[in-house]
Formats: sequence, C-alpha cells, structure tokens
Amino acid sequence: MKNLGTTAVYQVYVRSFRDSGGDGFGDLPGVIEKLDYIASLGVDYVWLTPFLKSPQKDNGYDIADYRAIEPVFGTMEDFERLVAEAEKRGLKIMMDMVINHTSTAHEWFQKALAGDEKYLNYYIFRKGKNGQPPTNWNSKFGGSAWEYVPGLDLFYLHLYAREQADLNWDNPAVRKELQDVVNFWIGKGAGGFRFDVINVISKPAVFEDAPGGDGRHLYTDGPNVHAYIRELNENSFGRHPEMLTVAELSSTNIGNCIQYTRPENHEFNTAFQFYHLRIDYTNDRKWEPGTPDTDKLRNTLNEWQTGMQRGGGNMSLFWSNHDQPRIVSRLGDEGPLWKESAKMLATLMYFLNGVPFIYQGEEIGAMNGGFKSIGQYRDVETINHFDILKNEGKTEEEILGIFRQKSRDNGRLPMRWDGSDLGGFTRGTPWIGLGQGTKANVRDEEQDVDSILVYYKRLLGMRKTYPVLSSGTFEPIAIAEKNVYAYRRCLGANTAWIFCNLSRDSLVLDIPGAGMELKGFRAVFGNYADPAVPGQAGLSLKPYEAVVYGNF
Ligand code: TEU
Repeated sequence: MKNLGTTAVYQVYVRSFRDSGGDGFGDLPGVIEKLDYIASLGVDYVWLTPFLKSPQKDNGYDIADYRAIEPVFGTMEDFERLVAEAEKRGLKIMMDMVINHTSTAHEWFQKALAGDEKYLNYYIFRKGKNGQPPTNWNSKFGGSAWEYVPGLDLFYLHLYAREQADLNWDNPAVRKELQDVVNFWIGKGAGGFRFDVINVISKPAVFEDAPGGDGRHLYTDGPNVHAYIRELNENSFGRHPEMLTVAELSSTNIGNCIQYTRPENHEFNTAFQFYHLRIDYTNDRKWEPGTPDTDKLRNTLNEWQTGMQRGGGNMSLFWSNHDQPRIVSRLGDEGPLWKESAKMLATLMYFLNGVPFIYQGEEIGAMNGGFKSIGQYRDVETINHFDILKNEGKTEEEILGIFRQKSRDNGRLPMRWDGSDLGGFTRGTPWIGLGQGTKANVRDEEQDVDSILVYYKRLLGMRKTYPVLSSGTFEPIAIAEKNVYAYRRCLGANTAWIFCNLSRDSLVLDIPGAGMELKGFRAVFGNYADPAVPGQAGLSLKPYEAVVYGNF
C-alpha cells in the first residue's frame, strides 16, 4: 500500500507543457520527452489534464468521447508509450476524469437531442417555468445554468459552460457507463485518477430557486454523493490499491472532505479544497480586485489541517493548478525577492500534512502573464466575464486589471524550458502567448544550485527522508505577528518547527518559550544561507524567510 505522506504528484497541463509536433499545442509525445525532467523532481505520479476527444470549449473539460484521444494531443499508441516510459522511471500516470458532465458533442447528448428517451435520462432535462428556466441558478462560467432546447421544449442543466451538460447520476445506467470508462483507462495502464468537480454529481431531488441564483448549497455534496462514489470505487479503482485517487471538491466543507478521504470509507485517497486560495477574494467574489489576507490564509490552513487530522481524512497540498493565477504573483514578490518568496511559499505549503501536488512551472517560479488586451485571453470563463463585468458597470481598464490578477489563463501559459523567446515550448505559434512575466526557465535553473527548481527537489527529498515531515502530526503555533505562518510536525522523538515570513520586511518573532524549546534543534532547511537564529529577543526572520528547525 502506498504511503500517502511520502507521495508527491506533478500536474501537467498537457496543452502548455511541450509541443513535439510544432502545431503550437503541447501533446503526449511532448510529455514523454520531458519524463526525465519530471522524474528528476522526485515525484511519484504525474496528473495529466484532459487529452480526450473534445471540442475544447473548456480546454478538454468538455469530453465528447471517453475512449478516444483528441488528435491534437496524440494517439492511443502515444498514451501507451507514455505509460511504459513513465514506468521505466518509477512514475505513474494519473488521468483527469471529467464525469460530472460531458460535452454536448458527446454521442449520448446528441441522441438525447434527437429525442431518444434512454439518453434524455442520461442528462438533466426539465420543463421550464412559464417560459423561464426551471430554476434561477447561475452557471459557474456566467449566465443561466439551464439551456433551452426548442425541439424538445425542455431545458438541460449545465453547471459549467453551455457546452458541458451535467450527467444524471441518479440513473444507474449512467453510473455503470462511467465505471466502464474508469475501468477502460485502468486497462490502458492509468495509475490513478483526479476526479473533476466530483462533489456536485448528486443533484437535489427537487429543483428550486436559490438566493441570488447561487445554487451551490443545493447541489454541493448532494444527497447521494458518498453512495455514488463508494459504488464507483467498489466497481473500478478500489480494486487496485496502488492507484492514487484525488477528488476535486468545489465549495465543500471539512466534514464532507473527511468522508471523501478517510480510508475506512472507500471513496478517494485525498482531495483538493480551495478555501486557502480564496484569500484574495473581495466579498467572496473572484472577479474583483483583491489583496491577500494572510490572517485568513493561516486560519484556513490551520482549520483544515487540524480538522482533517482529527477526522482521519487526507488533504492535498497545493498552491496552483490550471484554474489558478500564479502563487508567486499572488502572495510573493515579482521583483527582487522573487526567488526568496517562491521558496518560502513552497516551504510553507509542502511541509504540511497531506499530499503535495506541484503544478508545472511553479517549481521554476512562473508568474502571471500580464496580458494587456482581451484578445490575448483564451479561457471561456475569462472571456465570458468580459461582458458580464462590463454590464456590471466596470470599465475595460478595470476588467483587464482584474484579469491580470485573476484569470485562469495566468496559470496556463506555456512552460519555459529554455531562455529563447518561445521558451523551447514549440517551434510553431503557441496557442496562447508566453506572457511578460519572468523568463525563468528549466535549463537555467537546473544549472543554478540556488534556484527555485533545485530548492523544490531538495524539499521533496526532505519529505521522503524524514518521516516526521511526511507523517508527523500537525500542530499550529500561535503567533501574534500577522505576516508569519508557523507550525510544528511531531513524530515520536522528532519535531520539526516551520517558520515562514510572508512579508517583504524583516521581523522579530516573539515566540513564547520557543527560544528554550528550540534548544537542541538546528536549522535543517530554509531559503537563506544564513538562517534565522533564535536570540534573546526572539527569532529574527529576513524578508520572505522560511526556516525549518529540527532535532533530526
Ligand atoms: O474546475 C472546477 C471548479 O471548481 C471551477 O469552478 C474553478 O473553481 C474555476 O475554474 C475557478 O474559477 C474544474 C476544472 O479544473 C476546470 O478547469 C474546469 O473548467 C471545470 O472543472 C469544469 O470541468
């Protein structure tokens, strides 16, 4: 059985990783080319974002055929070669299972549109209310969550884009189809799965309006969600204990997250929640300019760490993915303290209790794109919000400012493998610009012993070497200083203290008793060559300093 604490995952956004063919899109052969690099990081699994047949309305999260590969990304032979080549390097390939919804181009949906009763029942079709949609719910990407089909005089539900129709999980035939899909990929050699928005699959028995059109409390962690997941587990990946499964949970809570991940429940191994990334939302709204609140960050992480530990659940540790702007732009420094801040953020997150997921580019300190015009964006959510925000009265300049901070495209820019203009990503025209952020690239960082990349490798190595850092208990350390996050991990006689300064200023930490307690400990890891030492006044932390004290 795998040890979750020492497991680490690397996330590849296939279309932006490495283009082997020159058409401007990353592809599976490109991932194969870079497997040595991925293995060099010290990870065990590689999660690939969707590469299945899809009209790409939401970059592959709209699947039209669960058993075919989108030609732009490669062929089935490429996938099989990828699995085999990964295995040679001790890596397993995780697939992204997008099974809350299908593309409207999927054969099932097309048959439903043609009036086939069997397939109408694969989706959520409802009569309207006096010519209006069945409920007032908003889609996550803007506009109504219901789309009218004149030929049927029915509306179908789509929590995401109009081209992503929600499946009817209450129909046993649908659940069986999806089990078969998961088993198909297990048969092809997948070593694990990430399940897209899997906590919204169970819809309420009765559809009703929600205040402000926000129906999340009605369909999140819905009535049968745990039963459906256990059934899926039992009939597919649960038969393969070496597989790693991670649930992507939208707007969940700690109680449910424990249920999804405690081993006794036979659901998933670990899960993504997003509360620690909502710290720069203004009035709970993403599409507003926002300043990160470090108190909120600390409280959220402490609450989740202690809650999951108490309930015997497991949480994934991550700062970024393809839906998030870059963390160094968000919480760190894009200027002279770029390196220090990126390393501090890594230290803060990846010594917590859970499974680290490193998203491509984070390990070299990639930044947001700094796009100046709407024409540079490609993401459906961003593009839809241009008009929505305009209708709310925002100026174009304000909107572009918000996009530079919040758009998902910031995290989707091509990987920079070298210092050339196109970063060694492609020989052709990249599907999206490389952005104006840092020219940080893999080749340079591999040669610099002090780079962010080398620091990430050392950090993941520490987790594997010292059990206290992978499976020790988590204890928050209360500190009055707003911009410091500190915690302890303990296992048997071993303790690690992790101190992180989230600000660009030096500060002295008054940690009651810690001066004494830290006796016999030494700085075992950190982002400065001359790490903070506890003195009379406390612990002096340099700008964005991170230091780990340990008795091992
Ligand atoms: O994202 C799910 C999700 O929760 C989104 O609402 C996310 O919070 C949003 O993108 C942030 O603005 C998953 C995928 O990761 C995403 O790329 C897909 O677009 C989405 O599901 C639909 O499949």
